[in-house]
Amino acid sequence: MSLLDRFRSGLQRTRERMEQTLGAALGRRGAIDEATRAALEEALLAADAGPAAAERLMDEAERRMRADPALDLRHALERGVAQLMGATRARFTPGAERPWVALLVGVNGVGKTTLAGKLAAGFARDGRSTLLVAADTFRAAATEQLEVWASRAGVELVRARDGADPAAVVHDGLSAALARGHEVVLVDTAGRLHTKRNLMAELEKVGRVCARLVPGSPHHVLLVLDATLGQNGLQQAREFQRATPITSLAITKLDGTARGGAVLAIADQLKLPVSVVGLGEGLDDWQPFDPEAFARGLFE
Ligand SMILES: Nc1nc2c(ncn2[C@@H]2O[C@H](COP(=O)(O)OP(=O)(O)OP(=O)(O)O)[C@@H](O)[C@H]2O)c(=O)[nH]1
Ligand SMILES: [Mg+2]
Repeated sequence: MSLLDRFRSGLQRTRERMEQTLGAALGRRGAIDEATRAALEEALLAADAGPAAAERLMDEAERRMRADPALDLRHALERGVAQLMGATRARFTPGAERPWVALLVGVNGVGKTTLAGKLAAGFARDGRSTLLVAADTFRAAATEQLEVWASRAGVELVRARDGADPAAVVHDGLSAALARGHEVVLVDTAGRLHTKRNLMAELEKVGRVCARLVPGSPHHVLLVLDATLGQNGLQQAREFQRATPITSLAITKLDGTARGGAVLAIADQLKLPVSVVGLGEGLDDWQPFDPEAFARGLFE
């Protein structure tokens, strides 16, 4: 499947819902009348783009259509979305550091472990020696789950000794990576509610352990957000940023939702780049984020 097809199929439910509301209006050119603007607002809000991003996109589409009479609403929106989503860009790609250390953080059940497995598989396929660190010591089955992903991905895993806390596992993981010369270390952390102080403090501690063992690390902190939760991701991101600086966002489960527009609200409000999207439960069901393909997938 091409990049565009993957975004298009992931965004199918969101797109279909918007098309239902907008219908033929998407083909309209020239000035936007009141009725079209109302339908457009309804469609964007139904896709969970939120009032601010919806307003911004509508204004931007109008501006583009006034400037270019040949431009229809569909393509005006598409360009507006690509511009909004491309304003800040990030790639989840190792730098020159050895090892390059990345943390995956987020609330419960958003898809951190799954994504850690997918990303590890991608790096391994690129020939990078990759280590997964199972720093979720809360949930009984968490390590076994990551172990399954490690074997699928064909990478090594460091797990907790009995009774160890997450910081201790990260310590062991980074020591192992330094000793064995791994290029990439992906740390899967436990899901935590952004409202729980002690858990957020624990995340800070994990960050400090990283910096002590590998100066300058973590090199990337990936906040994983679940697209099906829509704009709830906004508050989560704000709280996580208080505990640890977020480098970029991963948006998972875009395939299962009609609320894919929430990505627009999140990008608009947080000014944080999206680096990765999850598009299913399989090993290959993810993509580096691409603003243009995302925009086309939303409207074409
Ligand atoms: N459809 C779909 N399902 C996904 C995606 N990513 C993860 N899932 C599913 O979401 C569920 C939770 O995924 P996990 O990876 O365990 O989530 P987690 O954030 O590690 O959960 P905790 O460790 O409990 O906080 C699983 O059933 C995954 O298969 C995705 O991109 N699309
Ligand atoms: Mg997990």
